[in-house]
Amino acid sequence: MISRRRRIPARTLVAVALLASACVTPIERPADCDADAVRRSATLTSAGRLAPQTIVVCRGQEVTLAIEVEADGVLHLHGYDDQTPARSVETGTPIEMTFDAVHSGQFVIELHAPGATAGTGAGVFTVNEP
Ligand SMILES: [Cu+2]
Repeated sequence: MISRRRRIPARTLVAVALLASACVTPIERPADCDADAVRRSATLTSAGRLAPQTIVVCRGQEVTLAIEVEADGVLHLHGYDDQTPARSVETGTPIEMTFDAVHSGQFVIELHAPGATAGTGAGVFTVNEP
């Protein structure tokens, strides 16, 4: 019998590493899970991290992410590129991203610093089943 090694995509490893460091308590279902549209606010700090680190919504909701920006680069939401494109961000200029939470699961919010090819995990977007 031939055994085949399963390859784990690098993206998955990044997500797992980030989650392992960020999550010590189970993620709770948001109280506004029944709302059609929700708004979440966060700050992208100068260290390239979101505060809060985890943004939680429910599948089927229209989500507006309002982000105060204290870092430069390109911000994007892995796994949601079909719903919301990567956005250039600049210190001092807040952005809003509005899109439908069509995929459930956990998705890395990544910042690509100017001139850097690889991104770093800024936070985690979590979409619960309603
Ligand atoms: Cu990226």
